Amino acid sequence: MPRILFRNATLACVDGDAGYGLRENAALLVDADRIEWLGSMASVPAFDDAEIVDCEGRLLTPGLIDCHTHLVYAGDRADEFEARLEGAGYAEIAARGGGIMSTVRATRAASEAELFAETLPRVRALLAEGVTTLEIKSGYGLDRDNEIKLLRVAEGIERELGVRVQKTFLGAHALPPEFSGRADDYIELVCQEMLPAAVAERLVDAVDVFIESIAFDLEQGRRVLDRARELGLPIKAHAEQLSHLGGAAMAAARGALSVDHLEHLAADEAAALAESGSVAVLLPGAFYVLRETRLPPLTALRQHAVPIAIATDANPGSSPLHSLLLTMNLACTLFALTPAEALRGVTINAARALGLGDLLGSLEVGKRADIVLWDVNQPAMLSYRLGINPCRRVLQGGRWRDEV
Ligand code: DI6
Ligand code: FE
Repeated sequence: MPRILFRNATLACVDGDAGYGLRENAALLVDADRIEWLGSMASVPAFDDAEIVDCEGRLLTPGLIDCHTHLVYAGDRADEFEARLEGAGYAEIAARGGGIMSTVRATRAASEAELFAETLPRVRALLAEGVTTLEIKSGYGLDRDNEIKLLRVAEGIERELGVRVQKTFLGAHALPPEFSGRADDYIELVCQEMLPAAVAERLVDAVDVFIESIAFDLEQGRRVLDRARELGLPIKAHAEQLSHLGGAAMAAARGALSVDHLEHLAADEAAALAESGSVAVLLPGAFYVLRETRLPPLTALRQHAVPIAIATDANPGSSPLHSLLLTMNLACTLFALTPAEALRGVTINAARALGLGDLLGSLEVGKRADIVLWDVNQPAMLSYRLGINPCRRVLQGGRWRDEV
């Protein structure tokens, strides 16, 4: 692979503890799949053999990372969107067998090839905006073979599209109808059969659980996460989205990589997240689509310096959102993140939420050369504008994406 030298660039390195890590009139050298050198234009060595890219002042950022998605599923839930706007509640629709369960029925009926074909345009929409790493959860299969089918599709996305995919097992996403009234038995199946089978197929990078009034209680969540830790896997939790059950503190106490949603997190729980190093993943798309009003405790998260990531939560029900740039704008507009926090939320802190903070997420020597060249000259533009995609070129692992 030839070396690539970006000249006359505005770098948003996101390499320090806060802010953009902005370097204007800068240059950056990529060698193979790594960042080899970066510095001011005044100090660039010759690098004779390198391909030269004159950025003309344009912005370079790390490749964007969508650290929380449910992209693999069949069908859609447009009918529920209509029903909600005619007055039905999200939890009420779930209670009558719609919601997640309606997607489970469609997903179980779909073949792996059909699921792959349905997932592809959703992933392509993310990639068009400079996403180089994304997380995909299972959770619409809810039995051993169907959960494995979803994770295989996620693996296929990585193989076919060259984007990095982190696969998260979310077998405890909802209670399947065949276990109605027997949630503890289902959790036993998740722990003893479904999760170990998916691990045996090498399809699990992390384990997640939905701790919520419409899903699993705190004790059931604990059992899943403890089993995951027994198997040596990193853990995460969907917690405090619609109500407060204490899932975030429980998961943080077990060393969770991230706890996600958090609108109902109590301000005094932020300290526990800071202590465990868990990333707070905020999901403004679900907040927006469900027309929620309770805000995550941002002041407390900032006070305790909890790393904050943001993600699409792309799913057919609560967040049919396939734009990480729009997610950045929603995080700023709805949750009052600063544009710098939003950029950190889809780069370095998203990498940390996936346990990849040492490898990805910032422009630093030694990190992987996942880099986006944008048709803007300052980073706030990424959060500020809606509906324009300024992504010009993407380098994925040191290769131009259009050549992958
Ligand atoms: N939280 C969410 O936002 C999604 N799952 C979850 O645990 C919603 C999934 C859906 O409605 O299909
Ligand atoms: Fe989710």
